[in-house]
Amino acid sequence: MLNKRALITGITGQDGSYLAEFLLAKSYKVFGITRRTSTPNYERIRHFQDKVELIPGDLLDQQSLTSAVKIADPDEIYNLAAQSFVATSWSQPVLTGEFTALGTTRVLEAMRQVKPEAKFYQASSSEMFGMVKETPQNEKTSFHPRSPYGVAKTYGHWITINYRESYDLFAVSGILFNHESPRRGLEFVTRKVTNGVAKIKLGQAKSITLGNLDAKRDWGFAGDYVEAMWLMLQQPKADDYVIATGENHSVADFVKEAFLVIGEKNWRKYVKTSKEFIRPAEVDFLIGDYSKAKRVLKWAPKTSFKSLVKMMVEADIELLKKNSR
Ligand code: NAP
Ligand code: F7E
Repeated sequence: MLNKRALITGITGQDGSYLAEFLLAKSYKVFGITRRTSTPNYERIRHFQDKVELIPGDLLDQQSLTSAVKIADPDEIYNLAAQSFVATSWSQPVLTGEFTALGTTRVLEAMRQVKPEAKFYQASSSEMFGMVKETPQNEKTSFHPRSPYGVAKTYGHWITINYRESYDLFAVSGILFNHESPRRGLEFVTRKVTNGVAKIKLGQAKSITLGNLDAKRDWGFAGDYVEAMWLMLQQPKADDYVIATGENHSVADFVKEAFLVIGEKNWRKYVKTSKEFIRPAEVDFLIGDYSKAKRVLKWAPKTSFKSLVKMMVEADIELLKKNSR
């Protein structure tokens, strides 16, 4: 049997790198779209770069996406690329809309025109729930996004459903709650904290400055979540699923747990707060109900909150030690 072919937008990102590894282990031929940057940004994929084929392209450029689908001739398309940092979406709202909202339509159009029989995965987000209408949030919970990012993702979600209904495409949305890893960008709160704790442990920093410590998130491990993306595309019928852990913790809980990894009980001694990191509108409380994914996909998270925090702090300590050698 011929190997399956997958095309990933956002392969250089956190999820793209885990998904590519997951698909390579399943003997897929993996193609990834990378955008032009002044210096290549391949840290997360360097260890398997020779096993994947990179195609230049950008979410802003329809022709490049159409051409990428022609080159890859994929059975599965995973649209993971986006302007994914919520805070930046207020300072660059139009760009966020272009990438995160219209970019999705461009990828869908490329698939519709070149390979309509392929299966499409859209990286939807719990940020669409925003000011939550019920707890926990499930596939039927209505949306109230609270940032230009959340609004753009809501568009991406609905255009995916619209293409499924209009053109009978196999197009699904995974509504993923926050998922983290040692490959998380340094600007996101979890990695900012674990990097800061590692620096404090190694005597390279004295404190960490954060924003709202009370916000609660349902944090899982990115390595577990990419399996759910794949499972969604293996189903007989295209449908949307919430992927979460069903547990939530505050930012303060995360900080506390991270300091415990280095044996420090008094985390407050090291944490400052600044208005700089407070958002114009906040998402206070998210917790996902993943029972549909459990029932249909037979998926469940494997990594606990405690082990996720430990994994991230330890990886950051190792990384800093390696960089200073
Ligand atoms: P990430 O680490 O920020 O990765 C984003 C990827 O998108 C990078 O590969 C980036 O390329 C690429 N990209 C950005 N703009 C692009 C453009 N104009 N053209 C082509 N590629 C572009 O994000 P992530 O955490 O892996 O998340 C993956 C997806 O899931 C995103 O759509 C995100 O919004 C969504 N999501 C994430 C979470 C989460 O908790 N992680 C939860 C729900 C949904 P460069 O490397 O060149 O910047
Ligand atoms: O913020 C609070 C902040 O930036 C989490 C993206 O992957 O998940 C992510 O979006 C919480 C917020 O992630 C700081 O106010 C406090 O309440 O790590 P974050 P996010 O906004 O939840 C969703 C599901 C996505 O789809 C997104 O792509 O932490 N917070 N102090 C802080 N946040 C940051 N970044 N920095 C702080 O200093």
